[in-house]
Amino acid sequence: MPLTRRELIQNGAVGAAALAVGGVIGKNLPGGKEEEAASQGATGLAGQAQKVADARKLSPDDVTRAVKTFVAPGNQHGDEFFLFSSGGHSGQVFVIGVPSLRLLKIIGVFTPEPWQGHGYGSDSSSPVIKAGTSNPASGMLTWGDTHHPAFSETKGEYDGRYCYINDRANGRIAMIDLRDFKTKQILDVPNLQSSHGGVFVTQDTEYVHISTKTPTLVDMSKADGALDRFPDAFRGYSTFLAVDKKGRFDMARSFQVELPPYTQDLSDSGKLVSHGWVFLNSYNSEMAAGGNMEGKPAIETGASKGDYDFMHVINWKKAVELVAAGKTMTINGMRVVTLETAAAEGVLYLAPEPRSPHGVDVSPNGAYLVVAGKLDPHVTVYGWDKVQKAIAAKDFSGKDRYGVPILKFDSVVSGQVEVGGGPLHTQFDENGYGYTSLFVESAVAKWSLGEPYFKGDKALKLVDKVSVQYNIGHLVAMEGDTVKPQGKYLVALNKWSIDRFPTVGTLKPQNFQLVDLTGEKMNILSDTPIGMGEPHYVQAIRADRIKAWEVYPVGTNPLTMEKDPNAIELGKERVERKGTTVEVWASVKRSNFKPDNLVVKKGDRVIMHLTNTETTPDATHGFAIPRYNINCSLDPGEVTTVDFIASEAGAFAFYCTEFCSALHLEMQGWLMVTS
Ligand code: RUQ
Ligand code: CUA
Repeated sequence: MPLTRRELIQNGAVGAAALAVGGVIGKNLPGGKEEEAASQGATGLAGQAQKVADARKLSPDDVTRAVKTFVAPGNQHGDEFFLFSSGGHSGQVFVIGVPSLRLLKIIGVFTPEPWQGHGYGSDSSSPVIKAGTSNPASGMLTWGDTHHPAFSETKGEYDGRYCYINDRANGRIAMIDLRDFKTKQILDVPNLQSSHGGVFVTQDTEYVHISTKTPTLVDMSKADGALDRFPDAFRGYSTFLAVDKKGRFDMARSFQVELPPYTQDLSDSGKLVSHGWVFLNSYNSEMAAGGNMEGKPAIETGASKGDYDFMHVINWKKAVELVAAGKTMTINGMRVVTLETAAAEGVLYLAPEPRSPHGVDVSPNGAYLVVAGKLDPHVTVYGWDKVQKAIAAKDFSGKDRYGVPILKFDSVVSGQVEVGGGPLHTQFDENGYGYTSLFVESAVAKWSLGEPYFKGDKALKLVDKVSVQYNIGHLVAMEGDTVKPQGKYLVALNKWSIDRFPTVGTLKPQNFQLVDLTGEKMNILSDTPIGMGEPHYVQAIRADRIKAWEVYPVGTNPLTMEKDPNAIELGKERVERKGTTVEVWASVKRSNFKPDNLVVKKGDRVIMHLTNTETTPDATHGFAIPRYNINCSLDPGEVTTVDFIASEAGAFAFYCTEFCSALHLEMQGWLMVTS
């Protein structure tokens, strides 16, 4: 017998949950069959599930939470969104499903990741890492501090092709191809020693933007006393990297805009009405450089003296024209629109913003620029129409010491909303609400934008707040920085998790909290410990936008995503010796390497081209040589080349590192290095 609504509620936790779920299902049924669906959900389940709920001490709300986030075994498409999360100083990117918050993958980016063969001798990965590590002082950089992932866009929507992410520590940027979720390129961006601003992509992926964090000493050979000459010796750089048809950076079409050394912070791309412009915050327009042992203020004090810092308003379309006209200077191989030119030609303007701001985020319609200042409890909302008018009317309060025009605060600001302590970043939903993270208060504030979303006293109003645990940095709403946000969920990226998880030693995980946006009030659905880095920012993309490959067409080199010239078919295995170089074309399949005996002389250079000839999804093999620091992942169809000097004599049992078949343990061979 189907139960009535009243009976369901009387049934307690599970009944309530069934009602909630039934409500969701029922809404999609013709004729509002909410109650019927609910009671069907509950019938027969209630007793058994109620016992479990009681035993696990789950409240009706908890059961509802569980039901809202649970993905049943075998349901491949239970997660509607993917998070691409920065891995912080792990240097990697994490792929996580929403709403389950299950970890789906760690993508090796700036840090070697052995299970993917990333950085351990395979041709398709370690040169990627090496190419981005040209620092002569430290040799190869083996880590990065990933901060801000950004997806490629078409007309302001994510198109599911590429993901870009910066290395905050070393001023580098990486490109991940979403066909195989692998890093294809790492670029050591000229003139950037550390990077923060961005990463964002312009609305049709014309450019990927990345800018300096700490300003760069322009002449690195003149470090002596440079901090005393800070305003003259240092500069910031806003970088526009053009991408080619394969999503890779094309330096020939890329350029930079030189900036004052104000410590540029987060930034965002204009969209729709503000397309063609970008916006960067800064937080140290005082240009404090520290010296607290010498009696000068520490950077934190010196940088917070002024009442205002500056949002940088950059006309990149204008900059492109100047680049085409040759009005640039080449610095370290990069064409740079100098600060002088940028100020004189209308490429760069400054808008005052409350001191020490952090995030700037552009609303989905492109009409509002939302700035949040760590030391100010407001979000400040700039109207793009006001900014444009002020620029056209040359309504400036003056110029900074570099000649950059400064807009008047009152001419460009639409309004402010008092949201709470320590606002940092803002994301948006499809209904005209902004969601701002409050670091100091450990909360998320929901507030309304102005017209055309909300009018009169409904506009620019705080409407809801939810506590998060604890110290939230970034937050992400589903596709919440595109022209078409998807609503539904928000993820809070909390830096501290003190009392949320079992103690696993003194270094604690971060806490990702899933927040339900569908109700009147925001509601925390789940906590997920992230125990492998300090994620900074996350981008959330609808899962169905990504068309990832199941297997490579046999013979593919992931580095090029094309047929590798050294791919072989079964039966075409061979070994060639030229002088002291031994070149091998080997096949890899369940459950052997061919050849499985390889005899070389100590000191020989060994080049092995390995083709995984499998076409079955998941039929991955590994290739590891003990003592030689070599481990490759050979996904089905993949070709990888390892290239090493046989420097140690002896017998080395190379083997497959993936448990690929019943005879996986037998999938081994011998590298014999004779002396
Ligand atoms: S930042 S917690 Cu490096 Cu993205 Cu604001
Ligand atoms: Cu191939 Cu194990």
